[in-house]
Amino acid sequence: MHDFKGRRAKLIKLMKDNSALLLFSGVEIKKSADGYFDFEVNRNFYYLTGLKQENSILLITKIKGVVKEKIFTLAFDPLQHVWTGRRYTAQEAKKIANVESHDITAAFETYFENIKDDIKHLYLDLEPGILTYTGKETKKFALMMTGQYGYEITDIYPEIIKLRMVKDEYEVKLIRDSIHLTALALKDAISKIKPGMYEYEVAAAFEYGIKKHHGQLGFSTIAAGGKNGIILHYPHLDALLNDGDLLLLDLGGHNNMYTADISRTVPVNGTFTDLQKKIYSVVLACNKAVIAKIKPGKTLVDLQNFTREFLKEKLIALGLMTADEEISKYYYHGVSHHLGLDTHDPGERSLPLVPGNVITVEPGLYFAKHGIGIRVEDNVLVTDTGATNLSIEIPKEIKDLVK
Ligand SMILES: [Mn+2]
Repeated sequence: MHDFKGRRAKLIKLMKDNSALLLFSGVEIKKSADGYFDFEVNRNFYYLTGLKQENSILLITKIKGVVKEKIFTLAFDPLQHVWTGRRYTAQEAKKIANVESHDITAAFETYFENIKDDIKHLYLDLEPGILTYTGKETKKFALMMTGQYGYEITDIYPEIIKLRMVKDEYEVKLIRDSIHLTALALKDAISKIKPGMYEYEVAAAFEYGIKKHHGQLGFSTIAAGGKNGIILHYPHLDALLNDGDLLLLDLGGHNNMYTADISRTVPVNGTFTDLQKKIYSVVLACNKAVIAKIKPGKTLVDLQNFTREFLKEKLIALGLMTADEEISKYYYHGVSHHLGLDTHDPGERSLPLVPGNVITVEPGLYFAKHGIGIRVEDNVLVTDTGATNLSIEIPKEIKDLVK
């Protein structure tokens, strides 16, 4: 189980006396006409409450040494109910978040009005783009609070991120589950690949595999055939898969909020050409070498430098490039990022890794002139002594990718 209360306790320890901490789940964002995008909860709010509903608020107060935790969620509305379905009851919200006290969002302002004079410091998540229960940018809300009440504002975002960077056992289990779900769906999708298919058909096969298990996509699926593989966040997926091309897949799903993020590159007709095989072998060897390097104390910057050196050396040895600085032409992204509630989970790249960090390892090589884009991405848990590859079940050896 998630320990939402335990996570909040770590923040409460940091709070000064006579202070309040306010976090918001966010609001629904309009798409067009009367349509809204699917609601995406602020992941920091979710991390501390487990609640996934719009217009919710977490208020923690520490006044004269007394700590109170209170959740506000939208009230039951019979008209809304028959249009868009159920919301949390007060009991449910309290149980999920493990708090004693609940009220409806509409009662927040009156409640706050009664305690406002006891508060000197206010803690807010000031990450750009985070919206309050009224849809106002939190940064503007902070200015308003300072102007109105003279509060001293502290950005609590960095402290929440420090917690999120270190996954507990349950979070690691959820990531493992998501990787397994992604593995099943990916296996199905790969088995269908053949010349004459469209990129979107392969993506659809993967997405069906995720959704039939009541899952969701962690991010927009990338299925990039041939030369499209050199475009890192290729969004179109409308090209035909040609005989002799590679298909680069970068995808991930979940049914528990913690996403997988996997890349595999496979030959469309089931056979690698010699050049494709050469380059693929370099990327695969690099992926394994980086995983072998990972241990507490290393930073993501270290891993990136190692990757550049590794790829540079191998490409020069193969005669695929001559001068050192050319590597930026063939490898132009980071090798790792943190992974968790967000695909690109927040984390400081220069911080030493510690046990419990979950990161991606995703070297790639991109040769526009040969129409070759290759990336091999695994998801790795940092342990006391090294790293565990959580996505080991997803084939990446050449012999497992040819038909
Ligand atoms: Mn990634």
